[in-house]
Amino acid sequence: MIDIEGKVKEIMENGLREIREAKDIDKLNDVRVAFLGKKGQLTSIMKAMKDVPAEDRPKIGKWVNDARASIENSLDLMREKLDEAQQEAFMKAETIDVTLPAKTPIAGHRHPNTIALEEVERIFIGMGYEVIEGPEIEYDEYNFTKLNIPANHPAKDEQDTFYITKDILLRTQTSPVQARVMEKGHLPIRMISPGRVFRSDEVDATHSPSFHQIEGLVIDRDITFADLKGTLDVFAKELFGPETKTKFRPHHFPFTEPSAEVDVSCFKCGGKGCRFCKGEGWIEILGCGMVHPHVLEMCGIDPNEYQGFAFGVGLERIALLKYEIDDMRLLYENDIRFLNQF
Ligand code: 2U9
Repeated sequence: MIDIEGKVKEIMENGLREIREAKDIDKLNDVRVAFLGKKGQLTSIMKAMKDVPAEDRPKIGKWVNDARASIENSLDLMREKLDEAQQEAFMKAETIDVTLPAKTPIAGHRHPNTIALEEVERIFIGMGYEVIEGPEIEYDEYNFTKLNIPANHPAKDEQDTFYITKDILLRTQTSPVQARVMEKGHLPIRMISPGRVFRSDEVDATHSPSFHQIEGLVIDRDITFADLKGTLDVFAKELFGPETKTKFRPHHFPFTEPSAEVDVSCFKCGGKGCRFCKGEGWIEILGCGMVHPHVLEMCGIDPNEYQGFAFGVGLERIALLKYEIDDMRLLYENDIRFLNQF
């Protein structure tokens, strides 16, 4: 007759030895399957019970159950031990050596466009202006019609842009922001509106399909061209230095009447003429004019009671001039060697 008690004991001892020798959780699971699984060694003994006389079965059942309990207990203890060891290994691997030298963080700084924008904002805030921003996606009506640029006006062609639908487009100027503020009717108005604008221009050293404008608007009683001249003269002196002179040349814009383009005396040569101003002594910086009565009316303001002036300046143009950058594309390439110079 087979020595079942001896066999069970042998299986148990083998199981306990294999558990002691298990190096990791995977191996431990293999041991569990090999001894306690469906086809495991202990389970096979239970299956063989049918061939054992009935009176012997409780005794054999007890040996097998004791062996099973002993293996299970040992598996649990070993699992705990291996878990702890694994946790400890993780902790060791993640230990921070505080004596190592720290990584030097790379400090970012403002983009030249931002530096120029904040300078312009500082000047106008100092003169009592508000800074108001608006949507980059606009209605054709606000971008053109309310600014006295009706359908089929040639200026619409010049500022040809990216249409989203027949009536909705990427704004070509920030003037729609001012039109919206005028419509609200809280007068007087003293505001600048900086922001991104879009035109379907080819990229070159002075053009980009997306650039930034800063437009200004003042609406009040008794505003004259003298207020416009005085304001922009202060602006130019603040931006380019106290010796700067301004020159207003007649021009035409659909939204202002009369209109002018403004030159500043070259801040490099003081107006004598140099390479920077191409021998002219003057550098063009912005456009301006008295708000056209049609624009006032279309935005709900009575031109007999209120007048105003407006101006527009390209932010990139200011940045290129002020920091003597000769190619606008440098402002968009984000080359750290270029940006680090500011
Ligand atoms: C309202 C009425 C009038 C804004 C103005 C200019 C003249 C101008 C250009 C400068 C360089 C555009 O970025 S640029 O190409 N702008 O010359 N802009 S007057 O006139 C307004 C604005 C809003 C309600």
